[in-house]
Amino acid sequence: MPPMKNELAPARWQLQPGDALLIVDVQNDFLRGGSLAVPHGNQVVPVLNRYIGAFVAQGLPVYATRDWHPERHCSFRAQGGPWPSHCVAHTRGAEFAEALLLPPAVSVISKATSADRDAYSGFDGTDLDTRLRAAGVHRLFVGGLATDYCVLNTVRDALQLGYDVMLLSDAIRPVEVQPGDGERAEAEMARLGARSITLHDMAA
Ligand code: VGL
Ligand code: ZN
Repeated sequence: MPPMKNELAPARWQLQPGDALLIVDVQNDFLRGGSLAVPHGNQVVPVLNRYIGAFVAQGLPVYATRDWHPERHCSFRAQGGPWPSHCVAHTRGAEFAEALLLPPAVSVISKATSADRDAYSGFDGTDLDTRLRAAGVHRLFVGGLATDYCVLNTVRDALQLGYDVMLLSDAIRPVEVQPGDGERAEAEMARLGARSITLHDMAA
């Protein structure tokens, strides 16, 4: 008997050469007690640690973006921007979460480093695309914070640049300035071609 085609059955996936993990902005200021804490943001950390373990076990590369703002960044309220001051370069708030088990070989990408310009995407103004191409990456597994800002914009650029994108739906959380922003962002990423997966659906 052929297997039943069930639209509700979770899509199985497995890692292969050319895959990379891209962890977006898991920094203290976006976590509990931080200046721009994402609701339930801490919950992504243990899940991302398990993804990291799977990638490292397969010898696949891990990339981590960080918001890395100058002290008077244009996105801060004191400068007329929409956000409280956050992720100022070299401060504790800009450090990656201590509980996030980044491997020693992690490739770190700093973004939004110019005072007069914001950048939500990890590709915006960085050499991320160059680094990924040099490493032969063509499929990106993307998780982190926040779903409706930096994850959304990073995924949009990745798809635009021709990468296959696997959205780690169990390892993202939204800011939700407006209720529903998180769901809308996920729907938009799916519409653009990102595939949503969870750790649970990883083929053994
Ligand atoms: C982010 C708001 C401001 C993010 C960064 O990482 O999603 N959100 N700066
Ligand atoms: Zn920022």
